[in-house]
Amino acid sequence: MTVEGFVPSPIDRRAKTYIAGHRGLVGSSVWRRMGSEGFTNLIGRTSAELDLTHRDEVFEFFKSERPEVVVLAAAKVGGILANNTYPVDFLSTNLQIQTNVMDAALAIGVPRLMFLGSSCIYPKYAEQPIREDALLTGLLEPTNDAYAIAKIAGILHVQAVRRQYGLRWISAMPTNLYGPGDNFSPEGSHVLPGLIRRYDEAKNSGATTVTNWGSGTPRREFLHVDDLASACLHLLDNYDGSKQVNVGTGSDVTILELAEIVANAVGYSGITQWDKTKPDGTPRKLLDISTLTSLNWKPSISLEEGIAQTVKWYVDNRHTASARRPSGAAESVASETVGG
Ligand code: GFB
Repeated sequence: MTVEGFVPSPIDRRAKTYIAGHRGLVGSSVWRRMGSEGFTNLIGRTSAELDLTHRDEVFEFFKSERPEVVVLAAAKVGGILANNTYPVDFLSTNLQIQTNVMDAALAIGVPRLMFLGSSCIYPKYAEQPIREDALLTGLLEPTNDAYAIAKIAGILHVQAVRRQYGLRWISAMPTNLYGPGDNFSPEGSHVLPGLIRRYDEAKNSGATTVTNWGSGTPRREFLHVDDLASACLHLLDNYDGSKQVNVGTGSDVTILELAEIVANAVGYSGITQWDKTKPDGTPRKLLDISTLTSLNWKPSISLEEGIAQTVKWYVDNRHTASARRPSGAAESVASETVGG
C-alpha cells in the first residue's frame, strides 16, 4: 500500500539524538527503546540541567551539542482535573517548551525532529474512530482546550518548518498513555494511575467502597508507553509526511470497564461508586490508526497485560510513586513527559 510520506530508509543509529523529556514517562521509554535498537549517541538533560522554558539556554544547548535527530517528548501534562484547574500553565508552559526547542533546532538546521502531541487535539464530537483529517474541524473539549491548543500549535509549527525550510520533521499523536513511572498523584494523574492508587489504598486500608470521578460512561483508548516508543521509532524510520500520525491500539473501554480491570488486577473486592459532580470530559476518544498500520506497525501489549505490569510496578514503588508532585500543579516544569 502506498502511504503519503513513506521513507524506506531507517535513520542512522550513530546520529546524535536528543530526547527532550528523557526522564518522563514517554521520553524514558523512547530512550530505552532507541538504546535497545542500537542508537549509540543518545543525549538528554534533566530539567535542573536545562530549563526548556529558558529560550537562551535552549539555543546555547543546541549550538553546542548540535543534535541530528530530536524527539520532543517534553511537556507539562496531567489528567482532567489538572488540565481543567491550571489551563494557563498547560497553555503557556507547553508553548514555551515546544517553541524554544523547535526554534533552536531550526536555527542549527536539525534534519529530523519528531513532535509528540495528544489525542485531545481533535474536536470533542469528532466522528469515531478519529481520523487525522478531523483536526480543526470542530470545537474542543473545554476541560483540556488550553493543552490542546498548545499541541495544535506544535503540529502547525512542524508543518510550517517543512513548508518553509524543507526539513523532514514529523508529528505523532498518541492516545491516552500509561505505564511504569507514570504520575500517580491523586490530583494530577490521568485516570489509569489514579485508579491504581485509589484501589491499592482501599485494599490496604480495608475500605469497603471506592469513589471514582464522573459517571464511568466515557470511553477511552489506552496505549502502553512502550508501544508508543516502538511506534515513535517506527515512524522516524519509515514516515516523512506533513500530516500528524495517530498512535493508538484501535480499541477502547468505558471508564467503568477500566475500573473493573484495575480493581481485579489490584485484588480489591469492595464496592465502586461514581462521583458525578466531577467532569467526564470528552465522551469518546478512539483514534483511527490506519495510517500507522498501513506502515506495518501494530501494538503488542494488551490492556490487561499492561495494567498488570503497571500495578506490579506501582506496588513495588508505592512510596516514591505516591510522593511525586502533581504534574498539573502550578509549578515551574521544564521537562516532564508528553501525554496522549
Ligand atoms: O485520564 P483522564 O484524566 O483524561 O480522565 P482525559 C479520563 C476519564 O476518567 C474522565 C475519569 O471521564 C474522568 O472523569 N476518572 C475517573 C478519573 N476517576 C478518575 C481519577 O481518579 N482520575 C482521573 N484523572 N480521571 C486528559 C486531558 O483527558 O487526558 C489531557 O485533560 C490529555 O489534556 C490526557 O489529553 C490524555 O482523557 O479526560
